[in-house]
Amino acid sequence: MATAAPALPRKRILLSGVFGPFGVDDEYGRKENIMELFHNQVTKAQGAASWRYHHRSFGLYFLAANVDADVTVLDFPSRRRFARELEKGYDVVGISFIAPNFVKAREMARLAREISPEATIVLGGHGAAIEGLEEQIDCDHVVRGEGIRWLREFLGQDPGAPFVHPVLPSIERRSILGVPVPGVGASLLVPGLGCVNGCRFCSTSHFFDRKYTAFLPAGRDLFETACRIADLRGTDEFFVMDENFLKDTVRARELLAEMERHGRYFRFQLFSSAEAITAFGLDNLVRLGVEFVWIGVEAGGQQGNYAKNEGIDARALVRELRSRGIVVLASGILCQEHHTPDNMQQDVDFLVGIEPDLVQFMLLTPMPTTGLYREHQAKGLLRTELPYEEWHGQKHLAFQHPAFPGDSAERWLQAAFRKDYEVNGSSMLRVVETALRGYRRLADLPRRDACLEQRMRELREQTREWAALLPTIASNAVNPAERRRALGLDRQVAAALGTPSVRERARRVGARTLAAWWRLRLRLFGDGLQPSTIVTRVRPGLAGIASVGMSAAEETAEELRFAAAG
Ligand code: B12
Ligand code: SF4
Repeated sequence: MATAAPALPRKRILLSGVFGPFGVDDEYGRKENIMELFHNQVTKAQGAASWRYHHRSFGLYFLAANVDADVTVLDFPSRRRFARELEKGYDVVGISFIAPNFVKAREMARLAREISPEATIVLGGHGAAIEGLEEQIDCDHVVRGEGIRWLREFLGQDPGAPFVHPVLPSIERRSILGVPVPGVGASLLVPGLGCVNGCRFCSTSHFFDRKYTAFLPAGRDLFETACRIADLRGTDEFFVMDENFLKDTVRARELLAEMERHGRYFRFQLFSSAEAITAFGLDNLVRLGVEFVWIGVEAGGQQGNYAKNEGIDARALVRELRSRGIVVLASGILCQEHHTPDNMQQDVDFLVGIEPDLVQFMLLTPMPTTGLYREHQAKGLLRTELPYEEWHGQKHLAFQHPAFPGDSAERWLQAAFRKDYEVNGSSMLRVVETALRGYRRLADLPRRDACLEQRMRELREQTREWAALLPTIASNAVNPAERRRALGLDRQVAAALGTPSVRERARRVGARTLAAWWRLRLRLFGDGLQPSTIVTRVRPGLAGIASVGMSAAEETAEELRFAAAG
């Protein structure tokens, strides 16, 4: 009688993000590489009013949730903490990094070879796009593009096994003006990777071969995943990490239909291109529960712009979205090839003048693998002498541009962010304006179905909650114009929603006290914030089960686990 083959031991895998500290000038990094989306490249000039959040290295959790192995995810470790983890002995060490963290990834691979010589070292994430990486970092595999399929194949598992979406918060430690944002915060939803548009500068489109890899291909998949995550985390709000979510209009419509059929209404924060937004329809966005959208406006005119913006009046689009209560982040690209000190101000003024809630300015950067990189490489324009730590688009140009020598690109960036702040006020002020506009628009409708009733209630709540910051915004205003706008808006909110209750008034006092403390903290200790180390262990027997990482203080290295059926 044949005996069953002994089960192969489960692989022990360590998946790690790069080590901190982040956003400091040291031998491994630069002060511009802040581990915060908004403070890094959006609200950075807004002083105490800058939005402060951390985002995890999401890709690691997606890999962990989709393989049958004992996986430990280490997010935001220190170098020492990473080394200590390696001492536990792993079969595979996976390092996720982006190009500006090249030196950190190299040091981590070195440590892995030294401390755990038996381990297979795998490099992945956008940094893997760096040409000739295999010769520059001592590793066993470099994974370019989607990683789940690769890791499953590498482990001898079915690459086409059902996809498991991990249950994760989209952000950690949220505060604005030193005031913690209440509630559990939006959950993360990743419907898929990549974008088919292939704009020549775009890393994410090119890294995934200008194709879209859908994790959740149908509206129904999205709806069911959203229900599961919302039930577990206790919030109906989602940050949708998909480069161009509305590009698949059919799927977005299916999702809306599912929500309406079940009477279950989620709220979404999205990235989408202008053509995709327009094709989906602005009123549909309201029904879908879109509360925030990031749009690549890129430039004011035709020059330096892309097909996705053709025939679209960005100013009107932003106005219409905001009037529907949808917060808009518009991003623009500075120091493009056609820019000179004589014409670039027009693009800065355009971005500021369309009055979005938030503006990102980024320097044109030919990141490895993009069409732009290849073009500049062919023309011999790449600044190959510039270390990768500087390839982040917030200080130096990574290509030769005769019109912007020395530190002029950085000075332009700083002036652009400052101008947006001075002209448009703090983003938080604009966001309260947007919420009130959206609420009024819905409240003024002669008829509302169940979906729009729900959206109106949400906007009313949002306006009320965020308006508590208006007195603090007024006292922290960048100039008298912002102060007047904040006080005027507060009166408008009171007229629309009634005067604040005793509880709300108490919150307002609390907010002002916290903001005063925050300003003092910034003055005395600077504005650096480091994310806490997060350790997530996916244990034996939990294959196919989503893990929910919990924060662990670095020094106590406490490891909390919380698993949920996938
Ligand atoms: C969230 C995010 C952040 C977070 C950081 C989160 C973190 N803890 O690292 C914040 C907001 C702080 C941030 C900051 C910055 N970021 Co960022 N960020 C993103 C963003 C929007 C999403 C990444 C994500 O989670 N995607 C979803 C997951 C599921 O996909 P994924 O990460 O690609 O993972 C998949 C594969 O890549 C692969 N994979 C990933 N890791 C690994 C590891 C292994 C071992 C394997 C096998 C596979 C693998 O498998 C995964 C599943 O398929 C991307 C843009 C984008 N849409 O991807 C930019 C992006 C990654 N960021 C980028 C940059 C440049 C920066 C900044 C320098 C700021 C800036 N100027 O843009 C700073 C640097 C911060 C720092 N000190 O490191 C670039 C990277 C460019 C490049 N070619 O390297 C991107 C692509 C945006 C862009 N400009 O085009 N960022
Ligand atoms: S539309 Fe946006 S996500 Fe798509 S390729 Fe262009 S810049 Fe990238």
